[in-house]
Amino acid sequence: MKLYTSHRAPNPRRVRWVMAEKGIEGVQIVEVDLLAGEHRTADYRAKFGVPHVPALELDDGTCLTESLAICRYLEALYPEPNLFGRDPAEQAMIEMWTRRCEFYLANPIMLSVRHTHPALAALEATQMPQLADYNRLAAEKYMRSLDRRLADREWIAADRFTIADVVAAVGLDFARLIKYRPPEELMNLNRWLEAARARPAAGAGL
Ligand SMILES: N[C@@H](CCC(=O)N[C@@H](CS)C(=O)NCC(=O)O)C(=O)O
Repeated sequence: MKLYTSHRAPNPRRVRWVMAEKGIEGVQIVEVDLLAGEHRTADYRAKFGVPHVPALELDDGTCLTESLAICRYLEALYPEPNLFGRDPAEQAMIEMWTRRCEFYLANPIMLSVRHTHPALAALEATQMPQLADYNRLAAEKYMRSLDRRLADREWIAADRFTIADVVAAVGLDFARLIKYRPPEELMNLNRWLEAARARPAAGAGL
């Protein structure tokens, strides 16, 4: 298998983190330079259909994109440690929290960074400071909700670390590029974030 990825980009980092949690080795890493536009070439688009990383090319030539689809594929191949749920109810619960973390936290915070950091102007037709502010505020609203969720629990979706924690932590970590920190008063969220960052697998893809 070949994983097309980009150093420090958040969506590929989800895959790298999952691979590290599961101890997956032997995947060839292909580094794609986003700022140089390597993902926008005709060849890249023809191969993967979208100008995005991550992308996973299987040994039979099948190409997968979408970080969470790739993570699910890896979970099916390498079931332990389990990150997506062991039974229908747990799978649904983890999916629910993963979607919430992606839609209401990771996506808005990533947009906020992309519309703020000067180096990322290369990826946007126009950087819009108002869009950055709007999305940061939207993400902070959800951070307050997550802070309440984490008041009496260690991890977001289950009694163990799951893919929901990966999605939320990677989203928040990306904002370090613009020196953003979650509000200090969100003590449960900040405690959880430190615990996620302290996992040995957290450094993969950084
Ligand atoms: N929903 C996709 C998003 C993929 C995505 O937007 N990746 C970013 C890097 S984190 C990218 O390739 N950006 C290139 C660009 O915006 O030109 C996923 O989860 O894989």
